[in-house]
Amino acid sequence: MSIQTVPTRPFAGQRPGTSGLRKKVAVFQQPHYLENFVQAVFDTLPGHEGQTLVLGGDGRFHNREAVCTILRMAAANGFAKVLVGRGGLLSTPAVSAVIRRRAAFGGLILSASHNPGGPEGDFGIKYNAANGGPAPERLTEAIYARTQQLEAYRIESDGEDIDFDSLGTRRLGGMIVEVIDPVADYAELMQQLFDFDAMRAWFAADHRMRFDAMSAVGGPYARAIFEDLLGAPAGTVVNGEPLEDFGGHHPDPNPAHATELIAALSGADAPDFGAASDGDADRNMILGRDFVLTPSDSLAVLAEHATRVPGYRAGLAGIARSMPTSRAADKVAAALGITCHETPTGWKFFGNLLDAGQATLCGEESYGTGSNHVREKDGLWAVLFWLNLLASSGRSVEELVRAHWARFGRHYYSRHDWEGIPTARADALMAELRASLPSLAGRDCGDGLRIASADDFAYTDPVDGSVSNGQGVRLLFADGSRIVFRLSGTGTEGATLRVYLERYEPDPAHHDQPVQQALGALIRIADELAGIRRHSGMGAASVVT
Ligand code: VG1
Ligand code: CO
Repeated sequence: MSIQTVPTRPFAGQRPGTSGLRKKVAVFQQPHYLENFVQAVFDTLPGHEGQTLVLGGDGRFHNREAVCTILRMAAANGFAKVLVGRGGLLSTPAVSAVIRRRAAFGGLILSASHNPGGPEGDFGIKYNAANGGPAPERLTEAIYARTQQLEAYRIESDGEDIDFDSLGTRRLGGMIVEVIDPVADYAELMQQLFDFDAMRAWFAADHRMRFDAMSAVGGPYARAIFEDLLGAPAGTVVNGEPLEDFGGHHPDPNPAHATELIAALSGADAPDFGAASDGDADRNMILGRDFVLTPSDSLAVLAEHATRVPGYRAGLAGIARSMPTSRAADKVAAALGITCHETPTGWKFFGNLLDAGQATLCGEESYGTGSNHVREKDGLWAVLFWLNLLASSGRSVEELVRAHWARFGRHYYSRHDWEGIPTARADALMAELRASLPSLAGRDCGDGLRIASADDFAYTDPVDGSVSNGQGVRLLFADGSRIVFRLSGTGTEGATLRVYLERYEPDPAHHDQPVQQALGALIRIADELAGIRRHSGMGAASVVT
C-alpha cells in the first residue's frame, strides 16, 4: 500500500451549483482539478474512515478516468469499501437507491445530467449523503470553502487500475472495491412500488410504448424493466446504448430536444405511450399519442391518482414542488387536504421534507418527478408510475390529463430559456429587476393583468430552519397568473435566464388553446418589465418548453 500526498493549489470556481459541480470536460481534465474537489468533499465529511462509498456515473466522456481516480483517492482517504456500478455506470436515482438499501455513508455521482457530453461537452460531480439525497446547501458551501484552502490531496499510487467492467470484489490498497450490477437494486425497488402484473397485462394486450433513453444511462434500466421484466417487445427502448457523447445530442428530454420521439408519437399508428429520460436518468418526459404533457401537470395527475399504485395506496403525506413549477399540484393537495410545499429549484431542497415525512411526492417543472422511495428525482420511476396508471385505469395519457383539467382547471405553462447571455448582462438584468420590485405591486400591465405582489423568493426550511435567499423573482398577478425569473445554476457557458410563465384557466371551454398563445400577454409583460431583449441583445428565447 503506498499512499501519496500530492501538493496542490486551489482552483477558483469549484462551487457546486443547482446540482453539483459542472464544468467543461477540458476544465476537469486539468491536472489536480477533479482530485482537489474530491479531497475537499472527503475533508468535509468527518467520520468517513472505515465507511462505504457508492460510486457511478452516466457514462459520459471522462467517466472512466474519474472512476479510476476516485477509487484510488477513496482508498487513500480511509474508506473501507466502494460499491461501484459495472462499467462505472449508475443512474442518479440508482445511486440514491443503493446508498439507502446498503446503508452506505454516501455516494459520488459523475454526471452533468442533461448537459451535452463528449470531449467538447460537460462533465460533473456531485456528493450525496447517507439519506441518498444531494448534499444540502450548508454542506456544498463547506465543500466549496475547503476547495479554496486545499494544499494537498491523498491518492493510492500502487498497482494497476481496478477492473470495474466485471462483477466481483477486488482489493485496492486497504480498501475493498465491489463492482455491482447497476440495475439490480433499482429494479427490485421498482417491483416493490408498482403493479408489474397489471403492466405486463397492458403490454400483453398489444398496447405499445416507445422509450427513448437518449443514448444515456437510462438505457440499461429501461431495457431490463420494460423489455425483460414487463415483456414489452424488443425495440420498445430506443437509443438504449449509453454513449460517451450521447450520439452528439442534448440528453435533455423536452419538446426541444426529443423531437424524434414526439414525431414517433404522432399519427394514428403511433404507440399508446411515449417516454424519455435524460443523461443520468433522473428526468422524465411523458407523451401520449399526439399528446405532450407538461411536467407540472404530470406531478398533479400522479398526486390525484396515487392511491391506484401499490406503493402509494396509503395516500400522500404531502406534496412538494419547486417554486417555478406550476400550481396544478396545489389544487390537488387542497382537494386531498394535504400541504403542498414550495421550495427553491433543485432536488436538494426536498430532502428534509422527505426525511421528515412531510412530503411523499415531489416535482419540478424541468421534467423532474420523484417520491420518498429515494432522495433524487427519478426518470424511470415516473414512467412506471404513468404506465401503472394507464394499466390500472384503462385510460390513455390524454384522457387522464383532460379529466384532470376538467376537474381542477388547466394551468397553461411554459419556460423560456435565454441561453449564453454574457454573465455581466444577465446579472444586470436581474439586479434591475430586483431593484424595481418595490414599484411593481399594483401595476396594471394591460390585457387585464394587474400585479398583486412581486418579490424575490426566499425559503425557510421547515425542518432545520435554514434560510435560502435570492431564489428567483416572482410576479404574482391578481388573476392567479405568474411570471418567474431566475438564472440557471447548471450551465457552463455564460448565463442562462429562465423565464417561467403560468396562467390558470378554470373553464373547460377554454382548455384547448395553443400554449404560447394562451400565455401571449405574459410573454409580452415579461420582456417589458425585465428588458430581456434589451439586456441580452437577443431577439428570441433559445429554447421554449
Ligand atoms: C436545472 C433545473 C432544475 C433541476 C436542475 C438539475 O437547474 O431548472 O429544476 O433541478 O437543472 O437537473 P437550473 O439551475 O439550471 O435551472 V439535472 O437532471 O440537470 O441534475
Ligand atoms: Co438529470
